[in-house]
Amino acid sequence: MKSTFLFILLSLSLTLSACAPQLPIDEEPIIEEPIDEPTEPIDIVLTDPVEISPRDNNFEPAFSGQTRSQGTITRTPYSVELITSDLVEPWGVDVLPDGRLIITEKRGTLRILNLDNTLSSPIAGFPALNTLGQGGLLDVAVSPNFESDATLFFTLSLRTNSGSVSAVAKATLDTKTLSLNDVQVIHRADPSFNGNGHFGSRMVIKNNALYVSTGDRQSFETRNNVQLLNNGYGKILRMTFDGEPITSNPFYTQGGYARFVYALGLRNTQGLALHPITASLYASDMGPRGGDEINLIESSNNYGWPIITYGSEYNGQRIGQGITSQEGLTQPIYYWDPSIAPSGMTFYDSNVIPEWENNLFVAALRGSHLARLVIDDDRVVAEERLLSDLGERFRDVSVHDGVLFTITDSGRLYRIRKE
Ligand SMILES: [Ca+2]
Repeated sequence: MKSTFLFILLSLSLTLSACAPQLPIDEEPIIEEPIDEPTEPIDIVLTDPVEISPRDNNFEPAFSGQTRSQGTITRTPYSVELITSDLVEPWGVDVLPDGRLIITEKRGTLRILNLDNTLSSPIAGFPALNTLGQGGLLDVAVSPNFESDATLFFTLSLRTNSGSVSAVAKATLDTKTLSLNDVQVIHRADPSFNGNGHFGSRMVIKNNALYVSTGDRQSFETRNNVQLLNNGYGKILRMTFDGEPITSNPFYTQGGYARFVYALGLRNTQGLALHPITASLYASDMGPRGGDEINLIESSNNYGWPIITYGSEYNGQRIGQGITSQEGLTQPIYYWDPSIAPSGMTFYDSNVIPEWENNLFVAALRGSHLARLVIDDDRVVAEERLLSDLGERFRDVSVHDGVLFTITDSGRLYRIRKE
């Protein structure tokens, strides 16, 4: 296919009709209503889809563009700099208000990257973790009130008498002595399980609530818990900074564990991000073979695992009835076949690189790249693969003042910014 140019309003418009994404992209209706804060239309290059490998499954997408969207290429010159390779299995990266980076290391320590790019010594102080397999100290989120409360929130896999459990903790950080104080576990996504896979677990903060993702614990024994509200597997949880359920949570009145559940039906969500304009919550989900997803998370929705999926078991067998849709179960807005193993993600909430404004960046482990997804009206309209030449497994990505930071399983931190 010949490359074409398309003018896309990067400001998300609610005026597009619901059927708009079904139309061929060059036939989208012209927006006639005035838009509150008009932005200059940004033109992006559209190319053939970036994925050219054979698919692992033969499923048909539910709508046009749900997989293998058109490709795109960043035209603004940008640099990729290796800042350090001294991290040890970094898992989550967030930014302190002063611009320093805060990075978790899976084995149970925290590092701070100073503004001069020097790395602090490892900061310890966490409770006993299960650091085997996919477990350990996982995500970090900086309190929106950090300057007054010095609080950091963490997800981690706690070691317990009967295995391990995904959990949420908080602590205060003394930014002068670089010590952690008042470490408290505020939530356990019960029950414990004797396994080392699929802990989730990413976290974002919106309106003073913690949104936390969990996984299905990677066992046939535990997989079906995802569809039940009485446990913490395969969910998006919503809680206060003290770990209390939010009273407006959709299943709150059912009591018990259901009080914490905001959405369900996920397999292993290692990426959460809030859209800069709409504040919509996006979640990646690491699917089985050929079924990785991006989901738009809404209260009470069921995202279908393990009833519907675009993937198959790793041995090639179908999952459940081998179906991709069912009444009452929410479709992913996008999926990848073959899998890229999507992990952390962030929206580019800046116009320093104008064509990236409000794009979603997804760190890919198996895919060994940073995916850039151009999103319009909650649909992926274009995909680009960045940093593919580095051969790294990308675990998380964060943005600050128009600069992207991404960490890799090999212990590297890269900075990506406009040249
Ligand atoms: Ca799903």
